[in-house]
Amino acid sequence: MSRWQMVVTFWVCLGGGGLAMGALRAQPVAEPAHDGLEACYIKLGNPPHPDTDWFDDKANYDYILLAETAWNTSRMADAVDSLHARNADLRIGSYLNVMAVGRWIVRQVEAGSKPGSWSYEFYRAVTPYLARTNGLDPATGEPDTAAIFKNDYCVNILIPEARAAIIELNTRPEFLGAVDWFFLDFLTVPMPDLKVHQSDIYREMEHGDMDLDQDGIGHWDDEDEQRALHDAFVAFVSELRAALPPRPGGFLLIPNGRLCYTDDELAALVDGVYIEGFPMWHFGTHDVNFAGALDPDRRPSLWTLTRPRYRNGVGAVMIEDRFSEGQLGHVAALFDGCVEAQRRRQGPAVRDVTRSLRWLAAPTGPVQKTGAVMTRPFVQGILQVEVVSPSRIDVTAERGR
Ligand SMILES: [Ca+2]
Repeated sequence: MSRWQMVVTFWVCLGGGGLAMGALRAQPVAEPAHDGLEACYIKLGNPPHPDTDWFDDKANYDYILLAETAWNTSRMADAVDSLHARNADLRIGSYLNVMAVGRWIVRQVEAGSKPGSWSYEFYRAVTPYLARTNGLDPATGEPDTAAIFKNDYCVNILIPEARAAIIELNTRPEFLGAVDWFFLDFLTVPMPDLKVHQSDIYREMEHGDMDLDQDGIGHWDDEDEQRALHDAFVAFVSELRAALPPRPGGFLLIPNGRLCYTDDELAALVDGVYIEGFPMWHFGTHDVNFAGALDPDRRPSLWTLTRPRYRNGVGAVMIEDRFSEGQLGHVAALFDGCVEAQRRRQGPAVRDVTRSLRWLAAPTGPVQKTGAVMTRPFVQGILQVEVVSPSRIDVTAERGR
């Protein structure tokens, strides 16, 4: 409980007479409505079974992301309305797969997903533009389809008509509904070579290497193709932006993927970044690496990602809390615009951890780093994050200056 909460509670316990209530209104609020300490809830996979408890709980986040297949049912469109009715400031996002068609969508269509449903329409829109490899499918003698991530098919967004089909579908009013941001998954150049990094599944699934420009040179040996993919991502984001409807505060585009962490041309077109599995993969090693992610001298790090580089300056830099027990709320509070994101179901609700820091009120200065210790002053106290080892941090928030 914060000091102001205690004051309010004490006065209310006094009996709430006219004098006390008048004085109460003159006091600072216990928890500022918006002080930069924000949390995001990620709900992918199957749509939830929304009930009153689900709405009440999730409406307390600042951002929420729903699976695109939520639009297959009118019930989820109702859920968006229910969430907004509880929290008009809640920013509800929809997942947008920029260059793959997931196997769950293929399965849904094969199982009889109805014409007019989002899954059916997406499948129909992108199947003419599936990416090919530089190998042949022994069954057809044609270039094989390129696979990515467990039987997802890759969509060749080097083809302008492919980008246009994805954008047209996702911005149809009946599917876009009342959402006000897109999670763009995922923008990375070169694409990860899953045949190298992961299991034999991928070697068995496709013949040859992905070959987006069909020049016979595989994606990972083809610098021209990689440059073309970068340019296609930039074009996709620009073309999507032009097709979006107006929203109060602007329609947000928040991409996932490594390209967004280092490419300032792309960053200037979007409204932040999502960092999946923070702090793995992108900060000097493939392992959990707080030391790299919090090193001001390396790029990317939270220092470079949270500087003004987005369409409107500082963007929403969402760090997915997968490896700590809610400690990322403290890390996020060090940097303007940084948002703790919760994807896993277990563990503490990051929203509760984030909100437990709101007694700090507004920051009064930027983060400072001395050795392995970072501190940031706030009106009511000081926040500290210490990198104890590359994989471990200690966090504290103390009252007073
Ligand atoms: Ca090629």
